[in-house]
Amino acid sequence: MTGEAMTKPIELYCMALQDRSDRVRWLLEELELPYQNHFLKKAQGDLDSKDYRKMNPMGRVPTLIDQGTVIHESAAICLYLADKYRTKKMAPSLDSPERAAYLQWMVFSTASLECIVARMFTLQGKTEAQKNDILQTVQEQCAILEKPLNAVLSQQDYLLASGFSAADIMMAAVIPGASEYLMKPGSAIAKYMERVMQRPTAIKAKVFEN
Ligand SMILES: N[C@@H](CCC(=O)N[C@@H](CS)C(=O)NCC(=O)O)C(=O)O
Repeated sequence: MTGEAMTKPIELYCMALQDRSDRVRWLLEELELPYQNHFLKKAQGDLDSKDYRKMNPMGRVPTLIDQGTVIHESAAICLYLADKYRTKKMAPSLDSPERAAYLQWMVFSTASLECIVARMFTLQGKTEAQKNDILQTVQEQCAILEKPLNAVLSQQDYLLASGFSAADIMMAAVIPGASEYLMKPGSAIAKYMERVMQRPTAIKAKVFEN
């Protein structure tokens, strides 16, 4: 890391410690990078401000600024940080045989899993019938999505055989949203979550606090 990167902290825009900035903050802790949280207040229009919309035209969080580089989408931010900062090995190198599995789990965590898990947060204001429909879909999809995860995690402690990586951060940040369907007692996923939730960096970043 250059001297400049050491002195200028990374800036992380979020609404709370437990929104989708959680996985970015956890990775920053793992990488031991200096960073500064910027808490935006939706009710006060912070997400709609002209300046913020320049960085994130959707008015969503997280957004990260690193030495003038602005990036949004939590999975993209994690991919970016883990490749750029090698203070600790959080991503396999480009020519590693594990690179394909790493990319597969990073994308799976958000494109396949989170888009289903996120439906759990859309129940408010729905009729009982609508809620049941949503829950049924989530349950059915989780039954499919848990298969590859349980398969890999019954063979090894982490998604990559070589050890903990940014892919575990993404995955572990998403799974609890549908814990009743994905963390069945005694399952490989439940045991995995017990392991990763105890990491000092996750505790420091308050990822699993409600
Ligand atoms: N796929 C995006 C999703 C970003 C997103 O939807 N973030 C939520 C918070 S977790 C948000 O900003 N919502 C805007 C709002 O509540 O108005 C990511 O992973 O960064």
